[in-house]
Amino acid sequence: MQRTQVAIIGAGPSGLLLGVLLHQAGIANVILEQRSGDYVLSRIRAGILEQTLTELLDEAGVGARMRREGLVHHGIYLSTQGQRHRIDLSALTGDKSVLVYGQTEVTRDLMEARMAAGLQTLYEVDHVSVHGIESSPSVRYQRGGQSHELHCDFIAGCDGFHGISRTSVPRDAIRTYERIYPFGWLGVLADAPPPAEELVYAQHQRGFALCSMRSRTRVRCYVQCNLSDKVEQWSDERFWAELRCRLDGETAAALQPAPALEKSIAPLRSFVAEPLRFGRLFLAGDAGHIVPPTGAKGLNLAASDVRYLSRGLIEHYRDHSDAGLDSYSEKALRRIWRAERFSWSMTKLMHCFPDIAGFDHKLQQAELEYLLSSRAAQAVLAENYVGLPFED
Ligand code: FAS
Ligand code: PHB
Repeated sequence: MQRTQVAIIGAGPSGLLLGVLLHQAGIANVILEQRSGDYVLSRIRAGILEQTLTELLDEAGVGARMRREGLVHHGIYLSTQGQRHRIDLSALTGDKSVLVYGQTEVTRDLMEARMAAGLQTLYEVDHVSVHGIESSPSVRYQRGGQSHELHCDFIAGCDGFHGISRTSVPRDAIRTYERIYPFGWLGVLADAPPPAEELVYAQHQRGFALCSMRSRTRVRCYVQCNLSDKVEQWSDERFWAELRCRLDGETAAALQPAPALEKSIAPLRSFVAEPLRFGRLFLAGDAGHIVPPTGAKGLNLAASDVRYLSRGLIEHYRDHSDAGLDSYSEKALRRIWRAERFSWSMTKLMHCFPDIAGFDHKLQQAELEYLLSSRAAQAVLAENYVGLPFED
């Protein structure tokens, strides 16, 4: 009979980080992933790591390359009405900063650490289902045409927004909260130098734009697009021309178009499931919540769930105490809702909403002008952007 202490569903950053932290504490775990490792690595997702996440990756023993290759950023730019304004994150937060290091690289570092430790990650599994979550949990799955059942003490649902964990719990046991935004983000990855040394978030009447990066020679840029848009409708030329339109003069002048290495459209939503614990099944990361990427919180929020959950599981096995597990959902949700608030406020501030006009449009302008004129308002943005402290 297949058995482990913690069965983890999903080999994205949540599942991989949890697996490494549990292994470090001597807790056996197996990860089941529906895709191949290469497919997981092919996804282009987040790019900004809070200090809370970089410290956790150091703790997990996977921070060396991140520290070598990551770019420390002490500020961001907000661009509007043809001008760009620097928000000095470090000056406003007692010297905190963020690190530019792609989620793909975080995932790669975690995968390599897991492999080096000889930990079991079952890729390309099918028909995953969870059972006995109240008392004697198990995960059933198919692999290579064979059916299997993995018995365990706990199940960590790290299988993202479209996974099976959240949808496996009885409907009357879970409550969801959702806001769908009436636009998407068209993202392009290209080998070109970034147009500014820090990220530029642009608010423009044609729509939001963002110039981010993965290194000093690789940009990751986005433009707000219609939900009905298809990637095929956006040639590289159209993308770069539209991006340039939405940027202030200084940033636009420094923009160097280059062939898209990756181009994709992501819908935007805010979503939270409550609670995050169902007996011996715990939800972590995108399985439990989604934020619009405007606040760069998605990956960082996944990591904070994993920090709380890993500590609760370690306390269970090491100290025979369930205090951490019993408080996991409530503690994680407090931090999740603060990130939801920040991500929603940044999205509301910086995007063109097709259905707002008149008073609401003037409010949005006044909000941005106030932010750019008030150190107090910038301090609120800065402390949320660099990451709020953990509650411990
Ligand atoms: P993930 O979705 O990354 O991983 C879940 C894993 O579970 C996947 O590998 C999936 O294949 C697997 N899985 C699903 N169902 C399964 C099943 N039934 N059985 C087994 N395995 C299963 N965040 C930011 O901070 N900044 C950004 O710019 C940003 N951009 C994003 C763009 C897109 C298109 C998306 C979708 C998300 C973006 N995010 C961004 C958020 C993203 O980074 C997530 O927060 C992060 O991937 C969360 O990691 P996980 O919780 O591990 O979920
Ligand atoms: C990215 O680099 O992909 C990125 C950075 C900041 C965001 C969103 C995405 O707010």
